[in-house]
Amino acid sequence: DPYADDPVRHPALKVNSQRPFNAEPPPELLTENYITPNPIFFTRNHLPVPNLDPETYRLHVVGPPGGQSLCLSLDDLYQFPKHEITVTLQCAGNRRSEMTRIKEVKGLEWNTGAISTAHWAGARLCDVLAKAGHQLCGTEAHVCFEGLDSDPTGTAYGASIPLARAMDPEAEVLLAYEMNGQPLPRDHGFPVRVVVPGVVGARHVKWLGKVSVEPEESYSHWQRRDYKGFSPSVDWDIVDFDSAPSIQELPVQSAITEPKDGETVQSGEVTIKGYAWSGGGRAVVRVDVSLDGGLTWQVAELDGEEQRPRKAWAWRLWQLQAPVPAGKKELNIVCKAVDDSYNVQPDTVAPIWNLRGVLSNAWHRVHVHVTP
Ligand code: MTE
Ligand code: MO
Repeated sequence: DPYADDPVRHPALKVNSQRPFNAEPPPELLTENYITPNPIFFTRNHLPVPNLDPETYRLHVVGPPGGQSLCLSLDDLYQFPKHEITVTLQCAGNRRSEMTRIKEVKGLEWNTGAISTAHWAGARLCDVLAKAGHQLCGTEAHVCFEGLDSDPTGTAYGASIPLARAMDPEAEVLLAYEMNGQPLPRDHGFPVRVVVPGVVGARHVKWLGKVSVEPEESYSHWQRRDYKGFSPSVDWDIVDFDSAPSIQELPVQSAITEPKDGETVQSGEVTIKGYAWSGGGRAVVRVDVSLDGGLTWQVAELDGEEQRPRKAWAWRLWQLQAPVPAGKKELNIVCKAVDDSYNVQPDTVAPIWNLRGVLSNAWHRVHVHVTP
């Protein structure tokens, strides 16, 4: 059993698949803290978790022609300036279960918890690439990452990001070795993972083994044959993965974490809580909440850390305390967020349904009963 050596996990996690391990925190725990505690940070593994020895761990950075390839130990990585940022990581499949209700999709049944926030520390990728002699070139190029996790044929997890993002100090792409002040937990990439602020989780390669700069995107299955969006009209018989760009920056997202769908709330006043986030460093500027399915709206209070313009890498938590309209037996609670480009979420999921169930960011809805 290649999974026999996987780490022990927190019992509160809701497991979507045991081997490989995929699990999300329950919604009410997810927004209990602005920074998600490591043991309940959502986990998305495609393969068994490698057990790496920090003493013998090496990161291979392929240099350009005429440059210098690097073979870095953990101590070598610690020599680069230590950079720290709070970043929200979201899987492209977050909220996929809502797409499944429209029509079957291929993928794990994530609810609203395939998203979490941590304070990461590590070396900046641009510093490491510069040390190897890489520069921004005029032509298109991509930084390809390879994990040290692999399938029975020896194929490793891989992904890539454009070189321009990797080389931009303002994009703050990290080779992270700390998560919330601790060495990375094994499930989250020990000893080193990539953190690409504002970009889909799939590019944050864990158990990082190799970095290279290539003229083309990574040839990995997860770069080329997965993590792409399509029209609702496209099915598995006609899908052409080469026709769509790989997902990088994610669209604006929000969800209600309290109360839960189907719950019974007290009459009088109701407290509604949730999260909101957008990709590409776009800040959430507003969250609107409705108690009547979207007929009327109230503006929620944004909590959590104020985000920098163009570098809003982390989510905002939000809440609204609202009187329950007298005589109501049930509430259809809805939330939607707006980012600083005035991007909004689509109101329903059917028009954004896609065969892989990615990019599910329609208005989030929960239906609750009110005690008389
Ligand atoms: N890196 C490796 N090496 N192997 C993986 O399976 N999964 C990716 C990414 N990096 C993955 C990986 C996906 S799809 C996501 S959403 C994030 O890791 C999840 O990171 P987390 O498990 O720390 O939450
Ligand atoms: Mo993912």
